[in-house]
Amino acid sequence: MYSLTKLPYAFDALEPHIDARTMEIHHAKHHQSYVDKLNAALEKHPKLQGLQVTKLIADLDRAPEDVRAAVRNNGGGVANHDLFFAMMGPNRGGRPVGKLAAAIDETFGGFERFQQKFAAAAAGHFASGWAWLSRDQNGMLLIETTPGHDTPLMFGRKPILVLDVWEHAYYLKHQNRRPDGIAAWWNVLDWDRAERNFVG
Ligand code: MN3
Repeated sequence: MYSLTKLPYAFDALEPHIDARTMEIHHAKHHQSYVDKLNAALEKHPKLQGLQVTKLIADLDRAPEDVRAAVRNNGGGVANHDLFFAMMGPNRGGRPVGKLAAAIDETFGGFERFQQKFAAAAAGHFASGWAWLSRDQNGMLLIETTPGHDTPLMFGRKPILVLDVWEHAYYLKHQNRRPDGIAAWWNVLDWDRAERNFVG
C-alpha cells in the first residue's frame, strides 16, 4: 500500500509566498486522494504495490490494462506531488547552485533567461498539468510541460525541478492569475535539492 508522504514543514511555513490554506487542501485533500485512488486501483494487483511509485509510472506497460489509466493518473499524482512538496521549504529561493547553476547558464544563457522561459512555459500550459526542468538521456537540460499528472519519467527523462500548474495549486490566493502563483514559487524553491536531483 502507498501512503501519503508527510510534509517536511508546517502548512503555514511557506507564507507569505504560498498560503497555509492552499497547502493544507493541496496536501491533505488532493495529494491524499491520489494516494487513496492509486491504492484502490492496485487492490487486485498486489505485486505492483511493492514498487516505488516512480518506478511504477516510469514503466506503465507493467500495469494491467484495466488499471493502467488509473495508475497513470494517480501514480503520477502521487509521484509528482511527493517531489513538488519536497522541493519547497521556508527560507529557500535564491539562485541555482553547483553544477546545475553552470548547466543552466550554459543551456539557457543565464538564470534570469531560464526563469523567464520556465515561467512562460508554465503559464502557457493549457489546463491542468506540470512544468519541469528535466535532464534527458544525453545529460541535456530542457524545459517541458506535461498534461494531467504525466511526468518526464514516462519518457526516460529525469525531473530536476517541478511546478504544479493545476488550479488547485494557486486558485485560493491568486484565482485566475497563474503567473502570480509561478512568481511566488521561486521564493520557496529548494535549489540544493535541485542540485542533488541533477548530479544524482
Ligand atoms: Mn497538485
